[in-house]
Amino acid sequence: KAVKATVESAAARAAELLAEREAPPVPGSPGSGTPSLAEPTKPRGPLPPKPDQAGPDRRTATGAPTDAPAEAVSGQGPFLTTSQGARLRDSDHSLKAGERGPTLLQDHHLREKITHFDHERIPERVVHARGAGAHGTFIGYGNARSVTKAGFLAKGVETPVFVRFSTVLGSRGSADTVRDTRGFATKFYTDQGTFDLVGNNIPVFFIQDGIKFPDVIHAGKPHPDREIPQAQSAHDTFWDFVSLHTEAQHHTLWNMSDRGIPRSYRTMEGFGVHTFRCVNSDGETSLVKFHWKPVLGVHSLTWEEAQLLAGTDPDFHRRDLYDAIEAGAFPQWELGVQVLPDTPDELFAGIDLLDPTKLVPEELAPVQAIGLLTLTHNPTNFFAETEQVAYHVGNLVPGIDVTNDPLLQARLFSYIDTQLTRLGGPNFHQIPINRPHAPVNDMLRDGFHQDAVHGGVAPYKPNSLDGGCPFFAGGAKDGAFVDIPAHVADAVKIRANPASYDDHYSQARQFWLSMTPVEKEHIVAAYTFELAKCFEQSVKERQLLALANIDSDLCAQVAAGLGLPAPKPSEPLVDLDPSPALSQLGDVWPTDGRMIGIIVDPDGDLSGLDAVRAAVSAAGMVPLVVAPYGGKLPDGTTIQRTFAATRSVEYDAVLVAGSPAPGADALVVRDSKAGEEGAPLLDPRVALLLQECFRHAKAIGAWGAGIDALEVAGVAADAPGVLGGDDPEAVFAGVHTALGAHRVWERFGTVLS
Ligand code: HDD
Repeated sequence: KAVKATVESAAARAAELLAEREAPPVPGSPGSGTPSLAEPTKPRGPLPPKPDQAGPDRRTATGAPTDAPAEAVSGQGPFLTTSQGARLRDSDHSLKAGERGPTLLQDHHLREKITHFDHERIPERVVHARGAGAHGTFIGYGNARSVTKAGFLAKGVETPVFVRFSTVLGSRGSADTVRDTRGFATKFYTDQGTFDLVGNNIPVFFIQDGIKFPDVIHAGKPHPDREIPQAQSAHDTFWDFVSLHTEAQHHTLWNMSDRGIPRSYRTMEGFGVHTFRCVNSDGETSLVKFHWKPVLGVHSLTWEEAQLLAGTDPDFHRRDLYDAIEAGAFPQWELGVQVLPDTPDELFAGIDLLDPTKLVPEELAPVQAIGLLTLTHNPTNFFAETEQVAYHVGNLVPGIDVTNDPLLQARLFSYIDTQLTRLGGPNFHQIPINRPHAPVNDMLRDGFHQDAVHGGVAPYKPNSLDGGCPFFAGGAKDGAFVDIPAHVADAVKIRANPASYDDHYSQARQFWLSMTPVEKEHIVAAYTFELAKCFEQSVKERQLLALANIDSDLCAQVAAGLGLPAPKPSEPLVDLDPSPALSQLGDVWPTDGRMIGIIVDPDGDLSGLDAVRAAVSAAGMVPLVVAPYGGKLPDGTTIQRTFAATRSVEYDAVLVAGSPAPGADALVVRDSKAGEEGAPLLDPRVALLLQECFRHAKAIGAWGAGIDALEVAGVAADAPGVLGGDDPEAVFAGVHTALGAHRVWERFGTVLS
């Protein structure tokens, strides 16, 4: 029901957006169809504000609401002004002493414009600098009541959210598709205050104690001398650290698996990583691990695709998220919980729940869905929203509390501290994207960038001068956040971990043993690639020893790739039961929002093209017509991609439409040297595209003489996932079915289970 309601409200919103777009365009403005060299002079209406951000604070300096129209306040009014609101008649020429004279210091507008520009950049995040965000809604299913009293999880409650996805290591302008962990941070603007779930797409972390965070990040970031490589773990300092600090091995194994190169943010799982302590309204507590399960399934790129994309479209994930939302293919995740008993030892099935390098296999504690997240709106302004959003693991609501996980404890300090520098002072919670939706009556005052005009004279407690206001909530009955009383042992002050934290390999081995053969192949290839990029022999040898402690097969294969001997394990191997839930393969998933390239020869037979495009759209996917030149096909169909400006990595599957007409030189060219009988040659860009799609195990379809194009490209028409036939719609139906499994690994004789 909740899904239906979301989809209906999403559809209504899409219709609204469409209606807005249909307003007649201003001549000369983009899309008006009347090109003009002159700047348009008639303003267009402003875009509607995002649901959780009704534009900038509209109060005047005295706190009174302003009479100015919304568009004037939000910078979309008709006249260009100074920052003080004075209308400008020129912003193209500085004020000079004569046409050829020097610029005058008195040109306040020049100085205001340049000064502001000079300070436009703020420091990027020290980690997770590269990211993309979106607005959406979370709807609770209401079944979490026995676990937590958190109001936003109650049945049918709709909570606005802002989600930011990110890579960890790269700087703000780095490529999206690098091999790395991905951040998955969600801000729930609940009625009881803001709740931030600041997670990753990998359920375990590199380190067990937050005090090691600067170490692992310094090791992963570029080398301090030459500042290379950017956004990569394939270098000496990273492998130096993780091979010495072996608690990182479990996380690095996930990084080397296909999880390190997601196909899309939409096809990533998310994890809260730590164990949280939840309390219900009867005061009963449980230990809880949070999961995000993507409705589209978990899918990855191939490593070759990821590398090609880093060059051809470094914004691939950002673009994919934006385009999917624009197209109405709203990304969705179910929030799930693993609920574990709150026992004094904080262990479950022998797993230490305070150790963030360990997970709880789903086979031992199922993930129970408790709500649905749908992303429905792109940011209006990247800087204002995605760049300035500030998450904090300490932003909690009644019903959810932290545990003593030493990684989480350090995070509780770090997040507010980092914003002081990044966002320039202590008032970043007043930036629109960070403003809670619950009423705020704090006694925090002044400071850089104070945006509020606080009334009253007594920002202290107790007070009588402001009538004692604001009052304390009388405990849980008034919805107060009450720290869950948790037992703290009668302990000795100590810098040490519990003995259970010494097990660095058993779950890494379990992950490896849970992989299908094709996933194992990818892991071996990833380690071989990364270690081959290391220079120091000792680093490679030490990492091979760590691999030997995970699995001797894994170690032997990587060692063979590096041309080094495989060492013997230095610790006994522990065999835990494999957890099939850790594998990404084996299921069939919805294909909404996937990209289908349709290669056409404009001079060829275009029959069937319309029907296939309609079928692709009807299946919720995006048909992209690819041709040798831009513009329109002879039958009026719009061409979206040209051979010169596309690459196979844009598409989840490709179709080769119709036949090249005899003598046409678009898709097929004749080899002049071969004479009249010469074999047909395909445009090399099309040949490459088809070969790459084949190599990347993508579904390929062709009809009519399109099948000949496959043959010329060397793509075996009878290989699994290569579908040929006379009926274009039947060909597409076959491709669609194959795409449900994401890739056709059987093509290479790979065993899937
Ligand atoms: Fe962190 C950002 C996730 C451990 C210190 N972290 C940051 C972001 C995510 C995570 C998703 C980006 C938020 C955004 O999009 O703005 N971090 C994690 C996870 C961790 C983790 C899942 C382990 C389970 N982090 C961690 C530790 C520390 C930090 C142990 C420090 C002791 N993280 C930070 C930070 C950042 C940050 C330096 C940089 C920018 C920011 O906070 O806002 O404070």
